Amino acid sequence: MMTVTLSLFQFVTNLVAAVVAGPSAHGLRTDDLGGSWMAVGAGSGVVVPANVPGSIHGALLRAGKIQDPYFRFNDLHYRWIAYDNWTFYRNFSFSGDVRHQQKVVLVFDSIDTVAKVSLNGRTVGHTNNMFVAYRFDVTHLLLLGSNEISVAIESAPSYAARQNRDHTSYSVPPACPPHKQHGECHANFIRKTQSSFGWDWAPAFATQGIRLHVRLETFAAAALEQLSITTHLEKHSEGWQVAVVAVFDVASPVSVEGSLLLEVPALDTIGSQNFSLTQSASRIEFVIPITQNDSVKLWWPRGEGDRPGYDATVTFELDQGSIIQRNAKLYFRTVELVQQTVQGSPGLSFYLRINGRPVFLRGANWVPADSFLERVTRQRLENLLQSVVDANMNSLRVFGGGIYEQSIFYSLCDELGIMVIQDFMFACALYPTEPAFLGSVRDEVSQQVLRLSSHPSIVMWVSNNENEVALARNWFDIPEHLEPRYRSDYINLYIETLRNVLLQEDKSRPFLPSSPTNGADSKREGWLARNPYDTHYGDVHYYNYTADCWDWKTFPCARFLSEFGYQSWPSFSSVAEVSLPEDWQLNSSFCNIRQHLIDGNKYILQQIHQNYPIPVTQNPLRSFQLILYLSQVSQAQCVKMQVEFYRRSRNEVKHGEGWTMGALYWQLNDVWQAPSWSSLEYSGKWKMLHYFAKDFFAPVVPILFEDEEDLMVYAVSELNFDLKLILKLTVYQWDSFQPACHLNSSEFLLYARTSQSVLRRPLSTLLESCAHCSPTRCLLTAQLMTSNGIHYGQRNYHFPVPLHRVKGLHGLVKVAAVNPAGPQRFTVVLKASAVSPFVFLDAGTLHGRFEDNGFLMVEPVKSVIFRAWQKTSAHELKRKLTVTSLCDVFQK
Ligand code: BMA
Repeated sequence: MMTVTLSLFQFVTNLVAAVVAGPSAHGLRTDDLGGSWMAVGAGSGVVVPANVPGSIHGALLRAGKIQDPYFRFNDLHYRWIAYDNWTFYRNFSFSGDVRHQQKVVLVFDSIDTVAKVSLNGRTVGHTNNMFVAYRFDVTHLLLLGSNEISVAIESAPSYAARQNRDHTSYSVPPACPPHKQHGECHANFIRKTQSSFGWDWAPAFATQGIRLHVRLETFAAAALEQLSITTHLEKHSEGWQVAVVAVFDVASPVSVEGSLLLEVPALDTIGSQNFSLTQSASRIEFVIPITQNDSVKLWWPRGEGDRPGYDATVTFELDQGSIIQRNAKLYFRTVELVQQTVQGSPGLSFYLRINGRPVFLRGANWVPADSFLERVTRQRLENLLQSVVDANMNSLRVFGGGIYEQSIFYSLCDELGIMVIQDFMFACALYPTEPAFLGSVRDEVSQQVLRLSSHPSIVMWVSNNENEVALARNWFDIPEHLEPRYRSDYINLYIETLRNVLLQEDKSRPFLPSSPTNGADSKREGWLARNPYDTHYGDVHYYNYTADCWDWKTFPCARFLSEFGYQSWPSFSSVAEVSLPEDWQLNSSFCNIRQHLIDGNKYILQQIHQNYPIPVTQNPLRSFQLILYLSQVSQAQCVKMQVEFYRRSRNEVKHGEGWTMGALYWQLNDVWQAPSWSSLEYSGKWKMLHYFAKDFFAPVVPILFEDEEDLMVYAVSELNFDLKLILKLTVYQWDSFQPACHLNSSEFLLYARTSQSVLRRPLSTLLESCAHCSPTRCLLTAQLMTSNGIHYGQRNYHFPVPLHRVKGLHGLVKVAAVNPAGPQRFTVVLKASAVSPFVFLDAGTLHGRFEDNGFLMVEPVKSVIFRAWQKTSAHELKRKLTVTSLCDVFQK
């Protein structure tokens, strides 16, 4: 039987002869091609149904061809998947009324990564950048009726290796990650999530797949490709404006006339403009003034004010009769990066001013929430981002070794008031600068910036993670005579390419050439500072796993800390989920292989040894569980010490350093169940650090520390109003709930947005005068409150000596009762026999969150609310609940 197939183009021309074309009411017809596809491995011959959007690993898992990829050593066992070349394919039927259309475009929002795309056996195009959306004209290839589409993806590590091999003129290091990361090589040669080749917190799952939506767009005149709507405060007139940038795909061979209408009803604003599009001039840019400027209410970060959004509609009416309409939310805010001289200090300040107000950034660094990105649902993002604000953070940095997140991530940040420092996706490496690579980066930057620029939450763009410092400190052992080449490549990529495109697309936000960087001073040095870690300029990253983190003098006092941190292990239930009993020892091969930081487990133990007792039990399982617990205690306390140091340095200059205006620890979240710097586990469960963060990032905090022989207490406020407070200092002996003494300060004024010293006393005299206390027998707590007893911030504490040296520490904590307290809420009643530090509740596999955790118990009874994220009962919670405090470490 002979089959007759007509291409759409033929079909349209044939019909045009017979039918008089009328204006189409709809500008665009969209056919979603997502859903059920198939995938076949060229080498393995494995054929599986595959979801689009989705990854090949996801498809294999669903088909039962592989086990949980995170289980035990599966990240190593499943390397064959990334080395095979997988073709995704499906048939689809194309029909419908296409009489008046001229063009059909096949659109991929993201393919992971290097692929050849074919339709009905004919190649329609190639892709090699996962951060770029691709559009292929398929007008002449699409059939009415059945069509076959295929996306033949090449192994990412194989492609990267080939690109590296072909780059013969000089090497572009690093070749491979450190062996301990069990990673793949040459991630810098492929525009793909850099951490998918392995990182010190990530497994190497170099996925393949159709990452985001795929669809056909059929249209007559023009389709809207990209739209960005941003608001700006016009400096001279002090009036707000809305800038609209629209990029079209123009089908019509002759120019398309049209008009744009922008409506912001709540601000009485209606603006219209005429435009003309051609295939070569398909981008339009308009600025429309806001009519009711006085009514504009500003977007503020968390803790600074509200975040009203204004509904806006943009309508493009094309003369051919098609109408394209988009709804948007408009927010109004300004952001400036202030780099000015600081009195009493060399260098420049470095802080963000939002709506004219300096804001201290309290936050953490964000990494991809999963190796398999299709698993990152809106619900998971909501949970993680809610945890951010519930821990009193106001900011995140999206790390350059991950991805430009999905739009919903930024919409949630807009709503929650989370300021986002957004890296471009380059990290810890040098990169090639061949014209094709740079061309792809240009597309990437332009598309991502247009996609994201309407989000007020994004407050700063950063070119890359640590690549300025990689050159300055010669991480990759580049011989001196070759340095100029790499330096000029750096300028070429980040400044002449990336920055230039960025400035075309978005001038409204500060740009940092790297992180860490000296900012303005790096620019003065030709964009590459000799010492990007200079504490007098820009931002700093700082890691030190061997120094005693209880000694604040070891921390660099920089203007802004965008990374610092310590590792811990996830909770036992998370480890157990991906391991077997034989793995439950810190020196098991599982624990060694999961740990991607060289000497990571050794550093964790060293940190524990410096300040805590170590488990004495002979029971190996108990000992392992206590080590996991101690790793979290140690991490939480280390980060607390460091953040407190930065918060109290916010407006102080000492020895020319200080004026710190940001502390974002490394790292917020986890990509899998493994030891890492995170405060949230892969499941979203809070580690002890996250509970600590809620306290140490609280808007108002008392901070205790020792300087020379003195006990110092600072009060720090990020509130926008002054407070009249008193400081209540209490001294306890470890073996008693009865305070050894109280000391109430007189009332003082804590000014808005300041850090102030409120007490300085020689510690030994203070303790001695307090029931003859000594540093080994006593601890101190501090609480800020108004004279009528309203508390500001949590009770904070200070331990004068490391906890393995204290005497009288024997308080044991038990769960006395678990009672229902409303839907999915339970009250856990705890009883302690004496003062107990680091009391930690763990509901095991029962997901949820405690209202308070990791606390110091200075009372015999305490009730804590648990909110379950799933349906459960008091009985089940009681069964799964464990409570651990430091004294458990002494138990045989
Ligand atoms: C920083 C980050 C990451 C890394 C982390 C911990 O330098 O930029 O590359 O995971 O340190 O080592």
